[in-house]
Amino acid sequence: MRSKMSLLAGTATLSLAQAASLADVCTSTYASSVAPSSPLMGITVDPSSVTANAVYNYSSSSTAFWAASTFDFCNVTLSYTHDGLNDTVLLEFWLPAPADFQNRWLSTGGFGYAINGDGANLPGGVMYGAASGQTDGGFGSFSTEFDDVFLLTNGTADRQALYMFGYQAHYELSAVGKSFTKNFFNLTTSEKLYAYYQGCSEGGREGWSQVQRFGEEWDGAVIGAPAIRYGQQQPNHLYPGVVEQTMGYYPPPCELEKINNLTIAACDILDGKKDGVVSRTDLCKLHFDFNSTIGASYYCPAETTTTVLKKRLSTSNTTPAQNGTVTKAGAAAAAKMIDGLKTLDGKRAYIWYQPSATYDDAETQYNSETDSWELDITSLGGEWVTKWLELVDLDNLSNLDNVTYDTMRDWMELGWQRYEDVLQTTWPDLTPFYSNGGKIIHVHGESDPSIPTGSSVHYHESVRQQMYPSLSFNESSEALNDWNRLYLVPGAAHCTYSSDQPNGGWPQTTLLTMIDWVENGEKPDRLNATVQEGSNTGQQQQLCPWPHRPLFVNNGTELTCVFDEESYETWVYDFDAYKLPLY
Ligand SMILES: *[C@@H]1O[C@H](CO)[C@@H](O)[C@H](O)[C@H]1NC(C)=O
Ligand SMILES: *[C@@H]1O[C@H](CO)[C@@H](O)[C@H](O)[C@H]1NC(C)=O
Ligand SMILES: *[C@@H]1O[C@H](CO)[C@@H](O)[C@H](O)[C@H]1NC(C)=O
Ligand SMILES: *[C@@H]1O[C@H](CO)[C@@H](O)[C@H](O)[C@H]1NC(C)=O
Ligand SMILES: *[C@@H]1O[C@H](CO)[C@@H](O)[C@H](O)[C@H]1NC(C)=O
Ligand SMILES: *[C@@H]1O[C@H](CO)[C@@H](O)[C@H](O)[C@H]1NC(C)=O
Ligand SMILES: *[C@@H]1O[C@H](CO)[C@@H](O)[C@H](O)[C@H]1NC(C)=O
Ligand SMILES: *[C@@H]1O[C@H](CO)[C@@H](O)[C@H](O)[C@H]1NC(C)=O
Ligand SMILES: *[C@@H]1O[C@H](CO)[C@@H](O)[C@H](O)[C@H]1NC(C)=O
Ligand SMILES: *[C@@H]1O[C@H](CO)[C@@H](O)[C@H](O)[C@H]1NC(C)=O
Ligand SMILES: *[C@@H]1O[C@H](CO)[C@@H](O)[C@H](O)[C@H]1NC(C)=O
Ligand SMILES: *[C@@H]1O[C@H](CO)[C@@H](O)[C@H](O)[C@H]1NC(C)=O
Ligand SMILES: [Ca+2]
Repeated sequence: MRSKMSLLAGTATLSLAQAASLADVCTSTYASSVAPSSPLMGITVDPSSVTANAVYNYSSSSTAFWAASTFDFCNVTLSYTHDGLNDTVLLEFWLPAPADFQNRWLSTGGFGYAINGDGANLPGGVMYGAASGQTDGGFGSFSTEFDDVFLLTNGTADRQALYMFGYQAHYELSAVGKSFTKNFFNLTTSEKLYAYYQGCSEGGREGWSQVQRFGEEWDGAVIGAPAIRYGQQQPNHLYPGVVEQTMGYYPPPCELEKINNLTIAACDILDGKKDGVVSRTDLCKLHFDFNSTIGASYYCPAETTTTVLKKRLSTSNTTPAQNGTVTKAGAAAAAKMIDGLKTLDGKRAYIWYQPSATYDDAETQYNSETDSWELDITSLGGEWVTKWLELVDLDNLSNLDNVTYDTMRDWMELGWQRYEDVLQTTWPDLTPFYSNGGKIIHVHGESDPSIPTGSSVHYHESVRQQMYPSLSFNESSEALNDWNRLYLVPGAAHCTYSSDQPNGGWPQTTLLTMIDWVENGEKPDRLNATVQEGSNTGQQQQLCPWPHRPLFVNNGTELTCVFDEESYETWVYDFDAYKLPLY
């Protein structure tokens, strides 16, 4: 029998019967005996595939998303097949020791083009008494990424892999995982197994893919900086390269770094508190003039940097010492990038990162033969064009010849249309999820340099408008915040805190906050973010729920959450480069 303890309420209900130990139940025989044979129509679990091993005193170090923790668990893997396809999909579950189990399930997602974190995301649930799971999507192994299997050959896509990545694999993971967990811990049919999701970036997109389609599946989703609006999001990485090529100016990386340092320095105080954190990038957008950086001198020493683009793909760059002054062209390029993609006739096709976000996608490369800086195509964007738009099995574009702002817009519309029902992931009507009582905490770094912060705001606002068309702005915002809350994280980068604004932090106990909301009805107001580096490490910062924005008063000592129309308008976009609405 199982014992239940509520960490949150501090009350304990211990069952009278002797609880099974981890060693008792963590065997392949027992795990195989509780594996469901067909929890969904069309899939069959292979009982002979089940493996189980107990892991004791596992230490998970601290990450942006959770504090360090040590726990025991049962590591189970199993595979299933799609009837009629004879394929193999691998799942991995980490189940808490019976005494620590708290009737919770957690699905975890991936990053980049990976559908899982290769084990790295599983601790996030076990530490809170949740059985946690990941899927390999049927791609061959937990470390095989979607981009390695998407093309069967030039011109031929693997549509099964595409739909598995898009949403189906996660649906199946939760169906098999929840059924397995109930059987493993002997839950009766009337006992509730709370179902949670946690993921960031691609993992955030995977979370929305479930919330949008399978409303009954989840009680709560913690979603970070989701890679939604895929058709626009992926080619958007190429936008700075097109700006540089169009302007005929390839800024040395140090120049853009200096421009950004000056942006942060100038905009820091606009939020009312001088702490090195730009908590109001919207005010920065309204008031910062990039031309004010012209003439500032910069210096960066020679160095060799390795940029990890995704698992197993990194680039190494050796750059000479850079010593110069910010040019008119450099300031103009930065301003153009921040403005976001517009067609040649001035219509908005997409958006860019907020001022204060680093210019990673704009990075040029040094050519020692010509002693000059050149275009460096980011393969996240390049590979999207080669594999998903051109269906050619190449990891990168070789050049941006003849690529204009209009080409970028056309690429975005092509990807949107072709993958609308599988990767776009912006379905704005969440009625089934809401009706089932589901809760969402959505977070996004305000200085994210990889997925525009405005992307999350735009989707959130689309949901508000679609679900509450007859309510006023205030009424609909309040109604939405009752179950779906968006928090922008000041100073934070992509799914983590940023060393450029170390006093910012990242919310580190969000899943716990979600559990408290779902299981105890404790609706969060401000969300805690934890400073995780620098001299204020450990400090708690409070985040304001959208559409309220932080504003410090009393000389920076007191945080208020305010609504400011002019700031709000900077987050509202009319994507008039397309005839259809872009949610
Ligand atoms: C786990 O750690 C605890 C406390 O340090 C110790 O008592 C226990 O023996 C350890 N268990 C195993 C299996 O190593
Ligand atoms: C979990 O089990 C799989 C399959 O046996 C194994 O590859 C993996 O290393 C195990 N993980 C841990 C943490 O024991
Ligand atoms: C299914 O795949 C397995 C291994 O890949 C193979 O041995 C078996 O013959 C296949 N079965 C059918 C019905 O195709
Ligand atoms: C696919 O197309 C690319 C680009 O044309 C080419 O380099 C590659 O060899 C082709 N692959 C196959 C298997 O034909
Ligand atoms: C579930 O019940 C079976 C049969 O009574 C028992 O062997 C097993 O230990 C129980 N599982 C747990 C996790 O308590
Ligand atoms: C930008 O600021 C950081 C400190 O936040 C510093 O390490 C870096 O050298 C500065 N870069 C330039 C180009 O001044
Ligand atoms: C910045 O300077 C450029 C000329 O270098 C000018 O075209 C542009 O309008 C200026 N921007 C602002 C905001 O004043
Ligand atoms: C950068 O260049 C300026 C002007 O040429 C020079 O005075 C300065 O010493 C240089 N700085 C470094 C760190 O090389
Ligand atoms: C992509 O290809 C371009 C052109 O060959 C090259 O400049 C760039 O470094 C490549 N990027 C990556 C990440 O491989
Ligand atoms: C770019 O356009 C020119 C003029 O239309 C054409 O000659 C050239 O082949 C094009 N280059 C590429 C790479 O498409
Ligand atoms: C948030 O931080 C405050 C202050 O550090 C603390 O009192 C509170 O318990 C935290 N809330 C949650 C939900 O962790
Ligand atoms: C405002 O805060 C700054 C920084 O903490 C401090 O130096 C200054 O004295 C304060 N001003 C007043 C009027 O309290
Ligand atoms: Ca500040």
